[in-house]
Amino acid sequence: MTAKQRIIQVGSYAGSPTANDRLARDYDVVELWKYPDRKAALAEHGTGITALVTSASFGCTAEMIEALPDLKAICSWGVGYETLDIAAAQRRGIQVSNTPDVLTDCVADLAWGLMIAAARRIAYGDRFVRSGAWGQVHGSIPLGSRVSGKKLGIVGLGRIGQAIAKRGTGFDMDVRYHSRRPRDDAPYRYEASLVDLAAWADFLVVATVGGPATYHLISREVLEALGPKGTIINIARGPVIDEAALIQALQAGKVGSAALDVFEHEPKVPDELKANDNLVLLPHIGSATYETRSEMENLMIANLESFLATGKVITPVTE
Ligand code: 8YV
Repeated sequence: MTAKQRIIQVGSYAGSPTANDRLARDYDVVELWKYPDRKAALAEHGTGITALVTSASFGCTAEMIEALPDLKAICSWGVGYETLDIAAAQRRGIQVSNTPDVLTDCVADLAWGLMIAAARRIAYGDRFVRSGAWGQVHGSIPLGSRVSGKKLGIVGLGRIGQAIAKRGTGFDMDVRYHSRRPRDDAPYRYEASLVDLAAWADFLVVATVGGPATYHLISREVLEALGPKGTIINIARGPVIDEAALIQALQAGKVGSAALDVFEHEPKVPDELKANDNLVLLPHIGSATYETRSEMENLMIANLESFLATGKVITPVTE
């Protein structure tokens, strides 16, 4: 029997069906999250380790990379990688993989769930029924807005943005998008100005990457352009929206509503957002279905296995 290969796992995959068990079964895992002093743990166990598994929430800093002199592959669970220091990995020739494609449909579905829930007051109505208010209060809940046939603006037309756009055509919506540059293969109108896209849209869906390039891209100006009848939906990363500006715009009635799966300082959600009954707030569950999380786990482990067997990951992050 050959000895199990040693790897480092940065965090516990609580949101994945069997990732922790599979890794523990097949590898000699240094479970970094169990050590109170990570630096000491890396110094003690790091030498000789060639592969590390992580996710966007666990990250992989330059400091961690430096502490692992033999590291050659970082295999991440999830598509986002803004907390992995790609530049530091590239300087050392370390391969980095993520899990694209397998979560596209579920994240796009959730964007739609949020959009319809906000427009048709689904979460509000649910609270109204559960609280016993129905029947006691005269009438019902305030009227919502129609979704079908409206104007859908998408910020970022990558894989997930395109899947959201495709669903929009099924709802007879007019779809436009903004991204760093126009796509030749997209049958939707490109808006070079994000403010113009927001001013045009009824629903503005954020589907960009996270990280410094998109930090606070959805600014006060963009929110005010969206206006009192507009709804902002975010299934991307919290810091893409200037959350303080969003709170102010909502309080001043300068933007209509928001439906958010992600927040600037997760898992902290500002009380001002929680207090607003027009909003729909979810705990970062875009990819959280049994099917998708299983596929993310399979792809993360396939990348790890491929690297250890052939020296190459399957789905490298392309920067
Ligand atoms: C995960 C995600 O829930 O893939 C991503 O980038 O946001 C989600 O699928 C998230 O990575 C949890 O860390």
